[in-house]
Amino acid sequence: MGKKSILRTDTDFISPSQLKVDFQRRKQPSRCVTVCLGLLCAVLLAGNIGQFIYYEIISRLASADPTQTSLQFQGDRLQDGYDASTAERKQLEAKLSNLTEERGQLQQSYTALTTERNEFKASFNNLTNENDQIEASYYTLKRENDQLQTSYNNMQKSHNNLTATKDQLQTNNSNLQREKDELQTLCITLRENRDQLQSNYSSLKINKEQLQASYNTLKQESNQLQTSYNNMQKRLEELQTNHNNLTAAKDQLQTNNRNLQREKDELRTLSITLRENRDQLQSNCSSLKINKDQLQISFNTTSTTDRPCQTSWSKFEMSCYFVSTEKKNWEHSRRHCIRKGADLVVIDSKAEQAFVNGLLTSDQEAWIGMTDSATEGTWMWVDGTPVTTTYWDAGQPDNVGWVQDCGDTKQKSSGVGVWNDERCSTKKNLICEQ
Ligand SMILES: [Ca+2]
Ligand SMILES: [Ca+2]
Ligand SMILES: [Ca+2]
Repeated sequence: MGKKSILRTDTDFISPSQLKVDFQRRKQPSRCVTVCLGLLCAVLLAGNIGQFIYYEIISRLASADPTQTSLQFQGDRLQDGYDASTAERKQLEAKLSNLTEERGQLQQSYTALTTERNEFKASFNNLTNENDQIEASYYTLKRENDQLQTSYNNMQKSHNNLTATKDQLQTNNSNLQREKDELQTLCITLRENRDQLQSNYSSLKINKEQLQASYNTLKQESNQLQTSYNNMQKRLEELQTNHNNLTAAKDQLQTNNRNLQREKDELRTLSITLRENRDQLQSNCSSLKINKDQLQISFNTTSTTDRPCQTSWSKFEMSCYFVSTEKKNWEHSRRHCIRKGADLVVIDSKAEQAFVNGLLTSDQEAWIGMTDSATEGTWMWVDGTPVTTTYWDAGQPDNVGWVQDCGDTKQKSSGVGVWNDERCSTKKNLICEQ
């Protein structure tokens, strides 16, 4: 409020136009003096004119006119007029003297007013500067006022937030009061538990002493374990060294593996080429086999119809058959037959199966010339022909253990015997056909 009282409104300041009007008003005394001097000059001029008329006209009339009495009368009247004019002139002179004195006073007043005007002018300049400073202060204060207003608004918002926070805190306080009551109840319970725990603590203290004794024992064992650990640590370092060596070897092996992979790819390409050659050769082989069969038929019909079999061999139709007394696996059995100029038997008809069955003793099993080792489930005879007519036992072939790839026949007293697939490494009797 004190600062506001210092401030003036815009109307309180003296504008330059108002100051100019004041100076105009102060020039009026000099104007009055000028007017009065003009009037005085006019009065003096009228006096001179009257005096001239008296001496020139009246005197001339008195010397020329015989009617002396009337002229005397007119001269008296002029004398009276002159006296009146003289008295009036004296009054005017007195007024002139007064006016001259008044002008001197006015001149002094004018000088004093001029000095005062200069002082006012200097004061005006000071006031103008002061006004500028106050105006600058006013704008500064106005800006501060705006900032304070903004701060006040922010404070108002903060106040509202604090009020909301206060309400929240009051709610929290109520909750805390409730929790305090619950905690007091809990404290009572805990005190009871504390007493109980105190008694437990005494018991535990006794136990602790016992455990201390155990601890000492365990500490000794721990020292022993520490020694063992150190030994293990040394062993671990040795293993780490070995691991590093193995890692280097692994890297070398990986390099070798990549080289082998590349070589494998090359071999695969080569294998494809070889398979194509093989297919071509198989085609050629089939043609040759057909020729062989035709020649075989010609041979059988022309010269070997009654070809005798070797000792220990049995004759059936065009072939001779041999049953071994010793047992071999399937591969060795086949080699055994080949060494004798024969091969494992190929059964082409039910009559041949029945004949073979008759060569065996009761329930005897013997290898025959069929296998599915090339393709699981596709059975082939040793002469390269597929197995078409079959005499499998019930449930066969079952390929137990995924390793039963060779065929045998089992003697049956009724029927023609039955086949079974068996592990090729199993040793059995064998039947050759020549
Ligand atoms: Ca045969
Ligand atoms: Ca098989
Ligand atoms: Ca089987």
